[in-house]
Amino acid sequence: MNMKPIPVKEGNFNLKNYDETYNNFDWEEVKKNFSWHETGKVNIAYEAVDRHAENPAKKDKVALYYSDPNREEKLTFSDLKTYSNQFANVLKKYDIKKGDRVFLFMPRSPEYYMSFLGILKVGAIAGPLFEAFMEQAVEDRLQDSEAVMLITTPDLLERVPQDKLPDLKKIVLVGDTTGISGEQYIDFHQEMEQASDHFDIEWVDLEDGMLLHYTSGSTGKPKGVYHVHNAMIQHFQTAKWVLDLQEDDIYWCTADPGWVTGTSYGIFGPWLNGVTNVIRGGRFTPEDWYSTIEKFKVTVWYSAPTAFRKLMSAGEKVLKNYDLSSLRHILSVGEPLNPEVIHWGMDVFNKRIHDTWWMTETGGMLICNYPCMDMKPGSMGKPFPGIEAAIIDNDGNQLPPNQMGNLAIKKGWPSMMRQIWKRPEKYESYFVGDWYVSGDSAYMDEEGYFWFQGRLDDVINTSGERVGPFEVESKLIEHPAVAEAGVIGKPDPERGEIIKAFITLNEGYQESEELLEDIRQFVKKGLSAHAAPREIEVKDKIPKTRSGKIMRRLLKSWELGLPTGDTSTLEE
Ligand code: 6R9
Repeated sequence: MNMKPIPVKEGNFNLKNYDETYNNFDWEEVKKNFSWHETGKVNIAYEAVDRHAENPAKKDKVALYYSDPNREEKLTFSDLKTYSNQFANVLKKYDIKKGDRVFLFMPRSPEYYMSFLGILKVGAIAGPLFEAFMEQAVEDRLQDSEAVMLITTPDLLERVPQDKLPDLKKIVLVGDTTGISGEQYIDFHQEMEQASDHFDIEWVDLEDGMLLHYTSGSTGKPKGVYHVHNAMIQHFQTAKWVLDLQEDDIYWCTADPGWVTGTSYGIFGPWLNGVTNVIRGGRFTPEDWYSTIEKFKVTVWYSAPTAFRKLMSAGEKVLKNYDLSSLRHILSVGEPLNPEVIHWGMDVFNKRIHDTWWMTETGGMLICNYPCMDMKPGSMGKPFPGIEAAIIDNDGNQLPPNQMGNLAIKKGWPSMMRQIWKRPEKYESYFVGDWYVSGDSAYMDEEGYFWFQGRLDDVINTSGERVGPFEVESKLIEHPAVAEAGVIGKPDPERGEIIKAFITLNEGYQESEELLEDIRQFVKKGLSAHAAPREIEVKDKIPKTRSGKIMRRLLKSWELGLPTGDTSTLEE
């Protein structure tokens, strides 16, 4: 079902000829962009910030424009170096060492980025959490990672179950600490004032850890995806060729650092390339978003289908109040990018929206649409140079074009995860022979374009956020009224999928509007707003296999009115 290609339109791009570049590419050449190529001493924070701060032509360039409804800040590369050095000294003072896990649980702010870089400078491993997480979600991640320090705000402190976190020794508070006492607390601003702005970076190995991103699967608790400094090779090159970053760009990635997009391409991609980065905090409204582009004259914009669809539904009336002519290049990630959205982008911006495909586990972009390449709306594009992608069957055999199967990548790309934290068997389960198996189903057409078809497991993608049904089910059955629960993603025109829960009630409970709302709020307070089911349906029974596994596939078929397929494993 190939659509007519939308032709190459832009004239200004880094990667000039896809086929030629793909055929001649060598990651070894990319390494030559970094000083460690010769010294062997490496730290991703140095390459992202200090290197530019030490360059007279770059040190006063704006690295970060921060803006939210109450605050505006501008930091140069030199400022960022100074502040992250100061924070690194604070960490050192409190005995944070190489390899320690230090988590961040707070909204975006300039302090967020100073802290993040400071963590990397001491050689520790940063663990970013969404500010929307509630107590259970925070507990699971801090417990599993054995985090020794947390950076948060006084407002969020009540969601940190300190009594259940024996490893957590110190909590850095960003904000007004009046009334908070206890020797575990550290006042960010107070400490920063006293800290030296000179810091000797902890030089590490390319294979040393730098980032732990928790993400959801279809079973079990969220897993810690472990990334190493070596990932910078991929962050740098994909940002150059896919984001097409150039010296004078003003780049805006809308993602929160709690999501891998907000670290790989909200921090590393632009800064490794020495490009000005716009960070916008606060809630999403179409007005705020368009005004961000107008105010900062954003040239390159990386966002997600769910956001584009929201902007689309806000309509022309909002759009026509803003001057968006600065935009040169627009990209998308996180969910299938509907052809309809691409056509909307052509209409309103006169620009193509370039889809990119990758995962938390892959650390960086793998299959993309490049400015130099003809685009087929609905396709994720072609593999990045240096990446071998294929469609394989369950035994690892490559399938011919147009046949649907598992989307797989030949292992060994620079930003590939190196571990699932403390779960080696889980890590191994991703691989079949030399292939990393993504869990997405797709096919490749005769021209080498990849087309996304769906997830092979039950993972839900709601507004671009990965939610594991198991986590939501576990929370649901903690509610006194809920006996059993099965959770699925239900297709939704704006959010991609919404979370729908099927539940059975315990004896003595009657279905009512209030009860269902109470259950919804219970999940929201326990996990996060995005994990709370938008729809809850009460059933007499939840379908299960003979081995007791919830048959989410069957729930989904019922919901969508589809044939139920093989139900041989269904219990009586
Ligand atoms: C970066 C990121 C990964 C899953 C992935 C797939 C879906 C991501 C997509 C896409 C269709 C795209 N996904 N990009 N589906 N088209 N361009 O999103 O990481 O949160 O780990 O999600 O998201 O299902 O397997 P993560």
